[in-house]
Amino acid sequence: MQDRNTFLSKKMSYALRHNPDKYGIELDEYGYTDLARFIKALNRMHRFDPPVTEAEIRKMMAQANKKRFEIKNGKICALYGHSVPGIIIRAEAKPPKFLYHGTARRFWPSIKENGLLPMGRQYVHLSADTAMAREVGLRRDNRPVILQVDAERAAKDGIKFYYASQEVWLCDQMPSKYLKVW
Ligand code: HQG
Repeated sequence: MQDRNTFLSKKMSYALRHNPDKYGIELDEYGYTDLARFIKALNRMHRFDPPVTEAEIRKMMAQANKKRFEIKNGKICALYGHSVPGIIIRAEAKPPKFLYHGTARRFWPSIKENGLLPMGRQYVHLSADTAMAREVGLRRDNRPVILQVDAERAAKDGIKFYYASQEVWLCDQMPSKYLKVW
């Protein structure tokens, strides 16, 4: 059985990344929605007992292994992972020298051929370090491939990078000439 924190985090991710309509909430162009209304929607949809509160959400966020959400000025957003139509605007930033991407061995031939593509999401997701990339890859393969991205060279060549969180960077796509198996 999933614990309550995991359940809460997954439902919040689903609502804020993929299906705000189902929760009757609207995201602004940066992915933010009114926190009080969001909490009401979560409670209405999932009948949390006792009801979820802002304090519980903040506590879950503080205890999580990754920074997935942000609360600011009475609003909340998912920092990355979106698949809603349109593009959630993320701040462009200068990336570190290297970033990483963990994936399944079976995807490597296609990635080598076509580069990293956003697939079901709005952006390609890159990890700030190899430990995080490994964790991401382990979702799909017990011996994941870790790709090292030459972010510095890609940025010099005009590829845009967007900052999502300390652990996660985004880009529109990543040609394979900037990738190598780590
Ligand atoms: C692969 C989770 C074939 C790509 C994670 C990945 C992350 C290709 C999959 C965040 C390809 C897409 C995102 C190509 C990319 N051919 N396969 N050309 N280009 N792929 O889930 O990066 O825990 O959309 O390698 O930890 O795995 O939910 O992206 O395997 O940070 O907060 O297509 O989601 O965060 O899968 O994961 P995803 P991702 P949370």
